[in-house]
Amino acid sequence: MKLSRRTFLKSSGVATAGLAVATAVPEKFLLWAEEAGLIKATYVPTFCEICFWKCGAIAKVLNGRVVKLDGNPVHGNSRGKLCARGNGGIGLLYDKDRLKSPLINVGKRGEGKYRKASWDEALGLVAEKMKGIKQQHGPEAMALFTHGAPTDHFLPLLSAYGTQNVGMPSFAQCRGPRDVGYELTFGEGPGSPERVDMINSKVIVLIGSHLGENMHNSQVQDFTEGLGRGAKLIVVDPRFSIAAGKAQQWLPIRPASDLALLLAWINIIITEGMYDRPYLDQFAEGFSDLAQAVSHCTPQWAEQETDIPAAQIMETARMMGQNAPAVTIHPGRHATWYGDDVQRSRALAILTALLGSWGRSGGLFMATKGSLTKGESKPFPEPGKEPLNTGGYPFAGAEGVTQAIREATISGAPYPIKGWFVSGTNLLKALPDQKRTLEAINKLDLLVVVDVMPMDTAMMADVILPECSYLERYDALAIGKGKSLSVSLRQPVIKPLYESQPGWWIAKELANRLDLADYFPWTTYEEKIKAQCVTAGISYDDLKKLGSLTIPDTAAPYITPENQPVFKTASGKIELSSKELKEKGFDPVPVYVRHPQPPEGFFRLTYGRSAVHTFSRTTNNPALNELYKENEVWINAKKAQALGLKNGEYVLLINQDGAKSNRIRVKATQRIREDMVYMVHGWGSTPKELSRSSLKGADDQGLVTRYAVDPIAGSTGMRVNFVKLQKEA
Ligand SMILES: Nc1nc2c(c(=O)[nH]1)N[C@H]1C(S)=C(S)[C@@H](COP(=O)(O)OP(=O)(O)OC[C@H]3O[C@@H](n4cnc5c(=O)[nH]c(N)nc54)[C@H](O)[C@@H]3O)O[C@H]1N2
Ligand SMILES: Nc1nc2c(c(=O)[nH]1)N[C@H]1C(S)=C(S)[C@@H](COP(=O)(O)OP(=O)(O)OC[C@H]3O[C@@H](n4cnc5c(=O)[nH]c(N)nc54)[C@H](O)[C@@H]3O)O[C@H]1N2
Ligand code: SF4
Ligand SMILES: [Mo]
Repeated sequence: MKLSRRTFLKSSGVATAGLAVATAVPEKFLLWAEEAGLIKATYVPTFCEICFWKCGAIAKVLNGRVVKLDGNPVHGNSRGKLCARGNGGIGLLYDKDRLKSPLINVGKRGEGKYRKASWDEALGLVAEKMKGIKQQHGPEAMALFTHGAPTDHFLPLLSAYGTQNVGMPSFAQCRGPRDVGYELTFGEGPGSPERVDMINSKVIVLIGSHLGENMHNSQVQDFTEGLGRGAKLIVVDPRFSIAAGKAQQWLPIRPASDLALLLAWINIIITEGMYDRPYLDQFAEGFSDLAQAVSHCTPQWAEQETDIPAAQIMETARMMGQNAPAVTIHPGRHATWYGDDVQRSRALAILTALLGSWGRSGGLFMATKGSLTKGESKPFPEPGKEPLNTGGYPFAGAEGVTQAIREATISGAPYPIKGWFVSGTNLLKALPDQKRTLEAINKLDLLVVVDVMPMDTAMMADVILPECSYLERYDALAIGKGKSLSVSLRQPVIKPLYESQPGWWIAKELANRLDLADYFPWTTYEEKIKAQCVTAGISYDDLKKLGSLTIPDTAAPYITPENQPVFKTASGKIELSSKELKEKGFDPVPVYVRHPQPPEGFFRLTYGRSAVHTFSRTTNNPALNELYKENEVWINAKKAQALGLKNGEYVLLINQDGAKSNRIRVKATQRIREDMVYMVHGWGSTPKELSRSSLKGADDQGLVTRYAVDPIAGSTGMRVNFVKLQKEA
């Protein structure tokens, strides 16, 4: 039978716009209809939120249904390509398990009994409880935990409400100690995206950074491009990572001993005169203190600590010295390893400085000139009580020491914390010592979670507020600081599905109910963004069309006579020996302290990323789950054999405190040292509402009952737990 255009449209309902049609007509059919010339696609630029790299994406929409995502070619973080996770954004959008309407808990906390509620009722309830907490205990008794785009909406809301108790796992569980280490050395952090000029490097050094599994898009593109152009690669990792597979030098270091290796490298660079003397004379201070402090750190000494042969330590130091300054010492990103993480990061920064690589082609390039303002807002009230988010740690950042707020919630000291507002973070997975997180949650008068999926922490909430996915909303403009300044727009590709709503709308509606409407003086978020563009002199129309604009004349990546670096340290110079640390009673030059090694029969528990997943947030994603359905525990093949364990067999992991994991498959491999095991983080979620990932794989966080707090930044080193493997009964 031949279908005319009209009968086709009539019979399929394709011509009618809207949600019912979008879900009713199968995607295969839409694609056929497009090919047959019966319908036409629209293309809408936006940026990705499957991780925090914020890659520009272009969505192809057929009849109200998103059928494909591509990388935006003009966007610096994607350059026309998305990673697998970014492509999987459609999976999130159409995941049938999504949160669809506001939910109010009608059971005990954690029991998972919810009833549907209207937005009016749910928001009214949250506002009423927040008002009650403010009246009884003061606004500081509410804390915000947040990560990613929702922060731009809920941080202003909670600030306007009057609390500055804020915790973001991106600080104390991620890059906090790294940023502090670089700030103490150079006066600023290495940036996000990290300003690594790998594309021009002659030598790239990765210490733990498992690029290729850590799939930050443009960074992996630069890495492979740099290698393609002939850069030599040194990888320090106790596991033969994907990156190690590309390396000239793989250093399978004894876990937790990296600082010994770094101090030995520093010592060799100094004693062999391979440091950049004119650069240091001009820009740095503290050289002689540094030289003296590391003088005992010989390659032979480091060999004892690290298991890396002295000759290899020597050879790799020379590779760096001879190719300086075009050497990228990668600053890493997830730096919360062993509790001395600021000092390890300091060592990375010092090595970078000695090689003259900061501000040099092939090293770390300098920040862009200029910035864009976030737009004016009515000033927020001053807190009546000292915020708890630094946890009392002298160099903790404003992003907050999450676990300090958790501990205050449990103890009620120095003052009570009665309510948590959680957006864009799955605290039960992100924070170490899950039992403490549960204990704190059980003390609360109010737990509100804004999420897109029924994840572990959401399913503990009194009220769950369903945010629509990033493909269905506006968010704050993304200010990109690559070599040039750029600005990108997130705009809805389709209308929100179900009853979900954008974060900006939720925040504004709550503000109205909390008598804080003055802080949200616009009607739509697009109106706010347009005003911001006018102030910044950017064409909103161009931005809407292209998705991303590069601001001209903002690149100043390398040091030249006209482009001199500014170091915002105490001395205004690169601090090889840190005055600020010394003043606060810490070692001005990093000192290596040996960490405990696993007891007999135990393995150190380490963790990392899968290239096709982001933490827990994608585990249930239909597209990505298809690619990797559960994590596995890597164990050295010899050890597996000795334990009588076979590849693919299920085991339980039990840690030093008796915490037991869900079942997890064995991956017996020669690609890992004998003293450790390794797993991908984020698995083993418990909510049954996650139809694909519920109880699939094991949760590393459940085994991280101990953590080592960095005394400088308050961040939590989480690779300090030891586990044994038990066959599943
Ligand atoms: N696909 C994907 N990519 C991601 C993410 C994601 O969820 N998915 N998350 C992003 C985020 S937020 C972050 S912070 C980054 C994290 O990514 P990275 O910053 O690269 O993380 P690390 O913890 O440094 O790297 C884990 C590696 O450290 C090794 N390792 C374990 N113990 C030691 C040790 O004692 N010494 C050394 N030298 N190595 C050790 C492990 O074997 C593993 O290869 O990834 C980012 N990219
Ligand atoms: N043991 C251990 N702990 C770790 C790590 C580890 O490797 N091992 N990694 C650490 C690191 S580096 C980091 S950065 C943190 C990450 O910590 P988190 O950012 O908390 O990571 P996720 O587990 O992905 O939780 C994200 C939550 O946000 C929700 N979400 C996703 N998109 C949206 C959205 O658009 N809107 C809203 N409202 N919600 C959304 C997801 O459904 C999920 O519930 O964890 C840290 N903790
Ligand atoms: S790196 Fe991948 S997941 Fe992250 S923003 Fe880019 S495309 Fe999305
Ligand atoms: Mo992170």
